[in-house]
Amino acid sequence: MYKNAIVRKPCPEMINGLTAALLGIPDYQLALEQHSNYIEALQKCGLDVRILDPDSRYPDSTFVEDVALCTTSWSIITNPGAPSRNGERIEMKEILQSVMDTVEEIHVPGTLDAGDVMMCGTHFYIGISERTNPDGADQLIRILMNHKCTGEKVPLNEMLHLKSGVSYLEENKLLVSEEFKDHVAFRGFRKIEVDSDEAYAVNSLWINDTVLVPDGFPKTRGMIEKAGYNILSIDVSEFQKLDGGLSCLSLRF
Ligand code: CIR
Repeated sequence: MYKNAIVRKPCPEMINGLTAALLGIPDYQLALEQHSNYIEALQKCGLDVRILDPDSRYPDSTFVEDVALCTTSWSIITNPGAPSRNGERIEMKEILQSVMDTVEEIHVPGTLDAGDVMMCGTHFYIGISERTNPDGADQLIRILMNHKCTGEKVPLNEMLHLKSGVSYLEENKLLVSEEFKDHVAFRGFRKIEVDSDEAYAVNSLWINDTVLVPDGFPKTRGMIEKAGYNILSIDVSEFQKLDGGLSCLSLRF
């Protein structure tokens, strides 16, 4: 179970954030409103939420998930693969050092976005993407071994990040996109397959037995509900315009 979350309010410069989505420019005021609703949802799941100030130096800095990988007892500062985001790691390192005894780090030439890392108990899947290179993944696997955990690499073809295409809902259940439904790495899981016309909803987020689902994806919501989870549905349209989903907006530990 998670107790804490860290989020960062979006900055006005988010309208210049990285995106391949072709969904238009985010409405900043609406994004602020949606972000507040997101925080409220985390609080409803029982989390104590630390809210960081907007950081105008980094348009994508509201997507805090990519900059650190957190467990309940240790964390790793990543080395984000997008040059415009790499500096986000500096302040996050100080913040995590103030709340955790152990904060490890990924170093050059390794790059890693934690959006590419899916934690399933003590085993971690690591997407090899445009942001995460094999060296970054190997560094992570070595760190994991020191914490009695394991990791394996999963090359990506279509997704920005691994967790855009697969999410762990605990209890050995995975929410999967078309790309991963028959993937050999995930053969031992029970799978909920998301239709391609609702692909964005694969990035739903398990928190303490509730699943946060993005608004507007009724088939996926229905399947998750049928699988026995409580649901909180949240509109994150303005973050979708920047290729960001529900998991990207927080660190949970
Ligand atoms: C980026 O391209 O880095 C941001 N516009 C979106 C990051 C989304 N993060 C995630 O999927 N973990």
